[in-house]
Amino acid sequence: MYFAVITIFPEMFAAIRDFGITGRAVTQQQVMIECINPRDYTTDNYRRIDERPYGGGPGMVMMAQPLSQAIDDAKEQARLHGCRTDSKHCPVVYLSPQGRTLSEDSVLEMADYDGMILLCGRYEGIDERLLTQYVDLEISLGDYVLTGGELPAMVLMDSVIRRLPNVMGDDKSAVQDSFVDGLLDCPHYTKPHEFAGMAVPEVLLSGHHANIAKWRFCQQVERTKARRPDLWQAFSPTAEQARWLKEQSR
Ligand code: 21W
Repeated sequence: MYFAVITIFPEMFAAIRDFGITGRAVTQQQVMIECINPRDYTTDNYRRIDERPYGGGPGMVMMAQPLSQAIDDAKEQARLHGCRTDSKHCPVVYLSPQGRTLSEDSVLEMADYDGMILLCGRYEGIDERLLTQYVDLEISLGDYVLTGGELPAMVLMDSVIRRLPNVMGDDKSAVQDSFVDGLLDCPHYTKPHEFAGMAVPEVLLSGHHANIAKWRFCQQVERTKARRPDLWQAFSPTAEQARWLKEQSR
């Protein structure tokens, strides 16, 4: 999958390109991440990308012209990397507080794209005419205030990359994770047997795989009821889970 990121802070993207599972996906060429700096498309001597807002008020607004040329170049790069560049296969996504909140369902849909062009805003935002002309999707991370779209772009890429085929290797947790089956995760334990006076739950040492699976599911249920009643309300169990729930309520 191809990602072009339009950003005035390309160095930030080392965080996703050079480390961990996402870094490995880049090395193995399952993912390509290219940063395009709108400052490289300015025409004035000061390389200005922002100006004061028409109508007055605080803060600065990113100008349309450098961004439009950066996006045109990103589309050309996407095409050279084999992407179909229409909005269905390689959308231009603006990370913005006005967008629809990112969800695991939308992440899974995005993992089917050929590529994505991610537009990161700074300052108060971007000239509306650029957004009208170029942006296909607008996505937020939630209702809290950040200083720009770069961290949200990396969050989006991280969540999409881990849903690509073969990226998680032998790790089955990509499919059977919290939210994916609609419940929070169960607690985990590893060596040693005792830490800070606390032992590992007996059942996990029993080697009885059916009991362990049931115990873990019940832990998931208790935690979800307590911490995320909204998820519990929406949860629909499999046949086996329904049986476990019945056994538990007796
Ligand atoms: C935050 C720019 C707030 C402008 C209301 C009226 C991208 C983000 C961002 C940013 C303002 C995301 C105002 C969650 C985020 C992002 C920078 C507007 C003044 N408010 N998801 N006027 N939160 N944020 N501030 O901040 O670019 S996705």
